[in-house]
Amino acid sequence: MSDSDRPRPLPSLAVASHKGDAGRVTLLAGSAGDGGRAMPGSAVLATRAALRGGAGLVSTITLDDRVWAAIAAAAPEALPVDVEGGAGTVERVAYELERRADDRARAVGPGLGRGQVVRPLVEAFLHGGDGPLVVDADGLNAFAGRPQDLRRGRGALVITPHPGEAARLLDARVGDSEDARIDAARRLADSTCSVCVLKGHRTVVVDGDGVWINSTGNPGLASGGTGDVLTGLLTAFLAQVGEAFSVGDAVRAAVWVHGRAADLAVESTGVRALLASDVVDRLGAAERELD
Ligand code: NPW
Ligand code: AMP
Ligand code: MG
Repeated sequence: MSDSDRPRPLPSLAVASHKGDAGRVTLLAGSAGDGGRAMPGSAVLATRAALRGGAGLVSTITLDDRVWAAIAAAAPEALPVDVEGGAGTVERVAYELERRADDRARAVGPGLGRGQVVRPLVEAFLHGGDGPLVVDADGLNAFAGRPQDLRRGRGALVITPHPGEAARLLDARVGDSEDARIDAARRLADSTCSVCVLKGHRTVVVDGDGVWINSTGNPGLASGGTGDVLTGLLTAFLAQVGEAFSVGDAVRAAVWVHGRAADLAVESTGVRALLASDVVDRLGAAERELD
């Protein structure tokens, strides 16, 4: 990696800072998977990564008390909030967002599944606040073929598709070459007015500053849950955006730290055995390298 590729470090914490300074974030993730794939782990991984990213308080909204219980067990530092699925879910989520007007950043999408309710849930996040918002995974799938509907009136938007999700959004296959990946990320950033993170080997980030290609990470990351880790980490970094640290800076830092944490983890696990949880456990060490 050349030094010019290295993202800007995060702002350091003042010695007298309190948890409000580092920022409160809210995530909506996970599902118990009745009649489908159970994905409580995506909420746990995103929550743990947001905590390791330095968010002062992490609230994770869940749609099922089994997901709530999984978070409570695996991340005692977090504040899970169960709104229960079923009739009135969207209104209850909108109410929880309203109660958290001081959120510094939010994320929606990991592990939500493909139900009809996902799109209105994402819309509640798009239009229910003006801090930076990450839309990932099933939050993106709910806008298949209609990426322009993800635009927000106010507040920065960051989308984090893998090539399969990007292809669904664009309704067109994304080629494997770097040029094809850059082109797809540009088209998505333009149509959604967002910072687009097209994930995979050499993740591509497109924002107003141009194109940035990540140099960290390894094929051990090609395993379940690693994208959910990135979403949580990124949300925590977005909560730290300020005068000298832009949304684009937060995105590049999160992508770099996530890959670097995986590189540190494989030194002991090896590439084949790498788990998303191992990446969470190395986030702090990787963050220190960026500081
Ligand atoms: P193929 O098979 O190569 O043709 P999905 P998911 C493609 C949650 N999770 N390069 C691939 O295409 C997530 O958050 C929960 C090229 C395949 O068709 C989501 O909400 C976990 N193509 C949900 O599960 C752990 C690529 O996309 C398709 C590609 C579904 O997410 C797992 C696969 O993607 C997961 O994170 C690449 N780099 N990557 C948990 N423990 O709770 C993917 N594709 O169908 O969007 O499924 O990514 O597993
Ligand atoms: P997801 O597909 O949403 O679970 O996200 C997978 C994460 O792992 C993303 O951050 C990808 O950039 C990263 N990733 C997947 N495969 C590789 C690879 N071969 N090399 C480096 N990073 C990868
Ligand atoms: Mg994913």
